[in-house]
Amino acid sequence: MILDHIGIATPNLDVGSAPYLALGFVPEGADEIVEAQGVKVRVFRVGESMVELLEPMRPDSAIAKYLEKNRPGLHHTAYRVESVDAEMKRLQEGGAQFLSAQPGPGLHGTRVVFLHPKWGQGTLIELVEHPQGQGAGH
Ligand code: CMX
Repeated sequence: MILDHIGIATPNLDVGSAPYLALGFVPEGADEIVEAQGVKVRVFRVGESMVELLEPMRPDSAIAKYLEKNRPGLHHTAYRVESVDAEMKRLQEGGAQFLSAQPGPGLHGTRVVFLHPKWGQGTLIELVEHPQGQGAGH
């Protein structure tokens, strides 16, 4: 399992991009909308992993709600797994608390699921499965 990405909540992708551009990273591809999560996403690749900036598209999205209560910044960490279903089953058997009963669609055809931040000891954790045979960013 490797770190797939860190998710950063920002009210504005251009404003949120400033530190990463200054560090020398270049956005990968065009910004994308993930309808299921109500967010617009800009990706900066950092080796095998990514920084994903998340701008809310709707007031009822998780990121909009987060920004009502918190400053912009680190929102979640995401780990890449071979099979999100198998990993979910394994963790549920150990009592893990998932935020949905089934994985949902993520960026670039991925399947994703989130674990409750209380289970994550204060960190919202996401599991990500990329489409068969594809690495991150496809
Ligand atoms: N990191 C750590 N803790 C968090 C958190 C976060 N990102 N978001 C909320 N929390 C904590 C709160 O501090 C609060 O803790 P206390 O009970 O100790 O006060 C608790 O979780 C409940 O938080 P809340 O403000 O009442 O928020 P909600 O219950 O409405 O929702 C959460 C919280 C995590 C269940 C919800 O945001 C969720 O379902 N998230 C999963 C989907 C998601 O985050 N999507 C955005 C990513 C999009 C993408 O990657 O494409």
